[in-house]
Amino acid sequence: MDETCLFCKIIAGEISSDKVYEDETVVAFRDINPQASTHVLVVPRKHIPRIVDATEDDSALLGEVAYRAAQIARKEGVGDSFRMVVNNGADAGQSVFHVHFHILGGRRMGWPPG
Ligand code: DGP
Repeated sequence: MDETCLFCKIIAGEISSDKVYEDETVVAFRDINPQASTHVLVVPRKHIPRIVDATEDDSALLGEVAYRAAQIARKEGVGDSFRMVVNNGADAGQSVFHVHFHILGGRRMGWPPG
């Protein structure tokens, strides 16, 4: 755990959140500022600041987070149409530096993303 990391504090329960899933590796909770009717953040418990910081040893973990994110989308009722987004770096829109997969669903998505 990184003591300065917001998502580490959410994972540890030190900051409250609307959790929709958790297991020994992955935690998922609703985004505080939803950009669609379904907007869930799926995170590994392990603190990895950006996806580019992951090592080869993390590859299975990231696969598990992505798999779990898709299952959560299905459980949320948006399994047939959702977007999975990972922002990497401030210029790409990353504001919390603990890897997270956004699951957005329940509305039509534009392309390319802004
Ligand atoms: P990103 O910009 O890709 O780093 O996404 C970070 C997301 O985290 C953003 O959509 C808003 C969300 N967020 C920020 N602070 C909190 C919080 O305290 N609780 C919850 N549930 N979500 C948060």
